[in-house]
Amino acid sequence: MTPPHLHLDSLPKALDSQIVSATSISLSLPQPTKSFYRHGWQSWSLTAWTDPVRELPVMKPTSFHSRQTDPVYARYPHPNGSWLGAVELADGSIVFLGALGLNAHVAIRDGQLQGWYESGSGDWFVAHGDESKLFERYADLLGERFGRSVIKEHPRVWCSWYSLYNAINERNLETVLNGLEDLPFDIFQIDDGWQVSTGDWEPNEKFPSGMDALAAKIKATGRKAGLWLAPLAVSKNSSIYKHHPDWLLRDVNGKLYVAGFEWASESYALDTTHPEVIEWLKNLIHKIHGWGFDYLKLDFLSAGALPGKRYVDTPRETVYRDALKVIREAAGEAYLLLCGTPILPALGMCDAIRVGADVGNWWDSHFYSYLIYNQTTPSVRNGIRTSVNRLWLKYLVHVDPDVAFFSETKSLTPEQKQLFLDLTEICRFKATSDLPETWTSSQKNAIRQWLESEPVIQRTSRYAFTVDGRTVDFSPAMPLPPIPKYFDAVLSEILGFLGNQFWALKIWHWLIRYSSTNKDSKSGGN
Ligand code: 9PG
Repeated sequence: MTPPHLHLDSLPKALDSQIVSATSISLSLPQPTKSFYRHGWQSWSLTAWTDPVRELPVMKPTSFHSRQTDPVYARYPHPNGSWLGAVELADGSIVFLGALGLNAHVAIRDGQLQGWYESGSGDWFVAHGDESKLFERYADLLGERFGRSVIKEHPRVWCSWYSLYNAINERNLETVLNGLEDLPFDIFQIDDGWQVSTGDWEPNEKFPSGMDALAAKIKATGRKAGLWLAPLAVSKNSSIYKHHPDWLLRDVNGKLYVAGFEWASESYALDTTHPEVIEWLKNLIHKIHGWGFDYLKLDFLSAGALPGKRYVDTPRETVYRDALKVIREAAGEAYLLLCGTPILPALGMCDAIRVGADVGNWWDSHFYSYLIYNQTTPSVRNGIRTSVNRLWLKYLVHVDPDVAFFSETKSLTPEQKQLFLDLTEICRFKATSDLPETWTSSQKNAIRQWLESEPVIQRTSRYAFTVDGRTVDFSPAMPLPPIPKYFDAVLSEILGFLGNQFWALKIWHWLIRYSSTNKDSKSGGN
């Protein structure tokens, strides 16, 4: 019988490891400890080596927790992470504790590394030794249990999000498509902005010819057509919200669970234990695939694994993995990139996972990263930090670090741009959103070279690599901002409070929209 709790008083010997089964487990740690590897729940959630004693400030605004991290542990007062954790000891060796099943969490507390399954019990990989070897071994074990999916070619993608954002339409996408000329992009991926609403996955008025027509145009250029959708999220203005409230996840009190915000209006999550929802999901993926899209970027997926009350009472990550199984089957041979996804349940169910926060055309944001202390917010630095700390996943699945920027910009130095380019070489997942009209001919050449290159990569330490013999060091992206103090701490509280107010979010969204429309009209865009 599996013991409910297992305590290990002494560490496994160096380079030794064991697999044990328990509902919860604790391991006494030799002191002092240097750092703690916290693994974020979903694509965007912070993954980094951090202080092993003091937990980071609670991310602000709290209203976004369900969108950005595991809301169950967002206020946990000790350093913690999803499924796995590791502690670096004074001699540089690490102690590793990793769940080999779903619905598990790890924390460091009272001088112990602790792990627990939220429901039932499961296996744990417990080990002590060399960092890179143990992460590799853990990945191997996950591969045996969840499956590996690194069979297909790595895609080279043009994605509409990070230049056009929501301002996409038939015309400007066709302009980009033509502008790509013979550059070796395999995928032309249309991002958010084409749909009637989150939940109503039909083309809106900006796509009068229909998505199938656009897919055909893309394919005529020899590329695969890619489409973004958030199949497990539902916005308030969708017909699902209106006609099928019984399809939505509820909290323990039976109230609708707010899973996020769309332009400052609540969005909800589908309950995929409901048989009608599964039918709808299957039909949706068939429909999109039938339009001619062979590359699907599925987003905001953590909505499928949030805590709450479902039609059938099943552990939340198990429910989510079952939904992915349905999607995987319905999508046939299409390439599946999962985004905003809880990591472990996605293994073996997709071709690629976004492994870091969104990038933006800037290195870091004082406002987002420091003042509201939220490292899931968009910036190149937040993207690099989490992606580099998740590179051990690359033997199991393609890892997408998000898009690279080429166009001239004042907000990224050439070194910062290069660092991100090097990351895409290491991941071998190359994407950009840059508009071809902004490229000079030398930039175009650089892009061609980048798309065609396959440099030899070697990892020399936690953050250092060689790329065709050239040293690349990601250390500058790693430090976390200091914790706001004094006046900044007060300001941080005020901003956190405002971030939870609907009216303030509305003004914020309006300001962002206004400033980007202004930028567009100045640059002659749409
Ligand atoms: C489209 C975008 C792009 C992008 C995705 C995702 O509220 N949030 O916390 C939040 C996080 C990420 C995000 C959007 C909102 O970006 O990562 O590539 O597809 O959606 O809306």
